[in-house]
Amino acid sequence: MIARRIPKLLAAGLSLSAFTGLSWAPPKGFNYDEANVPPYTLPDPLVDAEGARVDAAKWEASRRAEVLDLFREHVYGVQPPPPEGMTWDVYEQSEEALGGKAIRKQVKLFVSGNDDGPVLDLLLYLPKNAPEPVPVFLGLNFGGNHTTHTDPAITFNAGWMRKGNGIVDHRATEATRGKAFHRWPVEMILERGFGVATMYCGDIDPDFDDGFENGVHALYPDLQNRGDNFSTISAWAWGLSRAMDFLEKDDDIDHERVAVLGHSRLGKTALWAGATDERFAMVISNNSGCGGAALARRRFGETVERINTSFPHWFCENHKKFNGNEDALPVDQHALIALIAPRLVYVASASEDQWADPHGEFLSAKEGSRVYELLWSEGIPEDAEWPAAGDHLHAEAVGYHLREGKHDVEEFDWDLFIGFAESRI
Ligand code: GTR
Repeated sequence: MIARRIPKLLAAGLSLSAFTGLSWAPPKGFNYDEANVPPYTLPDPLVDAEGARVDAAKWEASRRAEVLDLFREHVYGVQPPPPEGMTWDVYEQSEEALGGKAIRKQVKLFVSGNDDGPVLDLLLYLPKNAPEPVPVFLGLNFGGNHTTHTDPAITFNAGWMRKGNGIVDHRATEATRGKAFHRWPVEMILERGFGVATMYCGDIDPDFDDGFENGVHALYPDLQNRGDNFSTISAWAWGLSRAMDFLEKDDDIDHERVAVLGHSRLGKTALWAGATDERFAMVISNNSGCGGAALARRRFGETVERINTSFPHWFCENHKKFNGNEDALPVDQHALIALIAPRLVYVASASEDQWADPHGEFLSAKEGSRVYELLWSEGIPEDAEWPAAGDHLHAEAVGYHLREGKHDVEEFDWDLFIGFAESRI
């Protein structure tokens, strides 16, 4: 039996209600003024360790792998290979879900092949009567699958949940059913011909700093106590790949058209999942900010030091060397976007989400686009201006929008994600 340690006290000192989307004031003492962004030079992913410019062939043959390794070593840490003994069970299925409009499947993924190890609960809705296998949006949720829709048939998650400031042993109540509904417009997604799959991030690894003893980390003690250790974001991304292992085997799904998406810390995770697992045809970062789409060197809003202090478990140990020392990072986040090329990538920002540096998110989509061009795919043009709030910029392979409003996922965002995917994926 894997020990499930519960934190006595969360040290984060934040009053964020992550899945309810309650408003949260950005901390004082950080830069929110474009005029105070320090001068910086981005490391060019297209220049190799010897200082030589790489062409498309070299990028594909070796440079992409080198850049990926730099992120493993200095930012997110390593991941184990897929578990050999993983099994799954489609334990619930209905052809008459959501008032007869949808197929619902609930699947347990037994990471170590039995229920003694971590069990990941995947919820899947598919449009009914689809003439062929459907493309799917796959994303983690913050509060359990039961928060994503009011559907009473969704299994209630009684696992440990992160909530607010230093809460001890918090468990969800039935009152949280459907609480994150606005972030998962399932009916709209289905009507437009896509399926949607979601899983609770805490099933993979509970979101607290426990010395990597619980969740899937418990299976891989050898990947700890090292600078490039298997971090929580790496574990969440790895969990998304395990969900993909299942999606690949489900005949109702077109596994070559799976978009991985996430909001905020789970947006950072979606980007890392897209970089590490090339089976994802599209990657969507929603308000992912520091350690996600935003350029670290801008030091606008949340900084590397702040995120490593508030959430010491999200990134690998080596990442702490860059606290207050962003210019020494051998990569910046535009290179993460580049790792997704030439597959589809989408970066979404919100105008009032200053903590996540919306402009920095746009700039990394734009800078990462240079690798798309190298691979004969159209990214955001070099001379493109940052769209105004409410506007979007959809190139062939790279999409961006700036929603008006706060840090959240709204129907406005989904409408654009689907619109971008519809004609491209
Ligand atoms: C904040 C954190 C951000 C973002 C956010 C979230 O507290 O500073 O990087 O990830 O949490 O995940 O909601």
